[in-house]
Amino acid sequence: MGLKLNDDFLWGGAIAAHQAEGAWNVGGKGVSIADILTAGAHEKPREITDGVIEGLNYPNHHGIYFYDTYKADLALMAEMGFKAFRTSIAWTRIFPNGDDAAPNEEGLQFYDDMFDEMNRLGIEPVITLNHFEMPYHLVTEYGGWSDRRLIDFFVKYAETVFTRYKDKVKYWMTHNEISNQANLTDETMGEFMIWTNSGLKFPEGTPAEEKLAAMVQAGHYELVASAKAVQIGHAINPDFVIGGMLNVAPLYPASSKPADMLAVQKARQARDWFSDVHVRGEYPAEFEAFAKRTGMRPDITEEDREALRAGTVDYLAISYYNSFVIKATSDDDAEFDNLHGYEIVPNPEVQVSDWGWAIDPQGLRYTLNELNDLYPGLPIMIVENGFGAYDEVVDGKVHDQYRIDYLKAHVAEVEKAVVMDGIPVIGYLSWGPIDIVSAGTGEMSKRYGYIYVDLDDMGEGSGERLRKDSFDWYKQVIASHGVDL
Ligand code: BGP
Repeated sequence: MGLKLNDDFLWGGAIAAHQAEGAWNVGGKGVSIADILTAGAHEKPREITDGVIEGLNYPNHHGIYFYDTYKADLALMAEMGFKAFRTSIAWTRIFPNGDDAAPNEEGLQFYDDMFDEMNRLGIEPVITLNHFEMPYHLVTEYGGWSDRRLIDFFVKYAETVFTRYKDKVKYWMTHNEISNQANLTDETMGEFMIWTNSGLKFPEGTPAEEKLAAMVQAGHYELVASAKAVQIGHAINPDFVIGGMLNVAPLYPASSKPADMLAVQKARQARDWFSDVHVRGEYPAEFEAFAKRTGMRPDITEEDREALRAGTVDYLAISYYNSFVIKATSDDDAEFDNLHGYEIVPNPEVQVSDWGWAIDPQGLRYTLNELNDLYPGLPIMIVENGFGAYDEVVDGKVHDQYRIDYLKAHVAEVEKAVVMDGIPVIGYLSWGPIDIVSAGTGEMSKRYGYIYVDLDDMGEGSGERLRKDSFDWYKQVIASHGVDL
């Protein structure tokens, strides 16, 4: 039995353009950094190719054909009773190269039609401006977010879509999971994270310090761009609710050894300056000391700092999947910084998914309390939470009790955070309410949906949609405002 949430709580789901739409080169769309990511797998990182290479498998080129099927798919979301639906605008449908003088009208019209359909269904659009899909041309021509000019390109894009959809979209967020790239210590995902966040790619053997310096400077430009977009958005429509978006994951010490606890704090500080700047408009003191000590982030102006202060976000959009355990690897705590002194180790106290992600529902309640302690009263919207799993169709059915169990446990913790802890959570959008292409691996077989899509990792299949057992479960959760878990 769950706890009842307010009637205006935004129950729904979330996807991203590059993982669902397909039509990667249709309607005037340009090549994005997601369009050159090959198919990977749990143990096989996706490859970032130099442009699109004939004959390779690029799952984002077809996604689940959402570009053509969105009306039927949104009808399924409405059938579940969704109050909100998150997706991203593919930046390259609007500015194919990113530095184009004028926007692509066909791309603007596509999202006009999609948002009209959502509003017709009574579903609140929650829109991400940049979900791992910046124009590839901005990488080849300018070096991605290592170039300050990206700020103006992003702000022009934001202003264009804010203006176009000012009466159709209220909830926005700027960069998806902007702090992922701070996870440089995890080599396999390190390249993927800094590529998808900043369009940065490094030659084999580049020293970690060099990557970190590049990430810190690019992250600064991304934060300035976000802040300027927030200001412009509020000028275009004062009712806009514009968020910063971060993945949040609790970090636990490997033992009660003081060094492990200090390592947790350093690992957290290595990541959380992004949310501090988004919310407070200033870098935390520890980061300023780090930047001064290391000389990283050399290009910051007073105008930047003013923009950061003026462009703080209206809410925090968060993704939550799992938690991590941090173990100190050195007794010399002077070594502890963004890259050194600790490692991620398995957590013997929790189960993991087939992709090795820790299953930790209580970590979500813990995280929501932590965020409210850090940023008192700031609204929080959970815009991603879900269970990637292998599903099997048996007699036309998918009995995904394992997904129901994961989601039920996490929703129960959200309800406790709201009802018992007083945390201002305004919505829960589960990730991938319809099966889509995985971001990290490019697989269709890592399925999150309440709706099964008959496509495999090679993009083969009928594309037919099928309601899983979890479809009716979530429909009842929403209908009962969270009571019938
Ligand atoms: C987050 C991304 C989403 C989504 C999710 C699940 O990092 O914001 O795009 O993909 O992770 O991850 P995956 O698709 O790799 O299972």
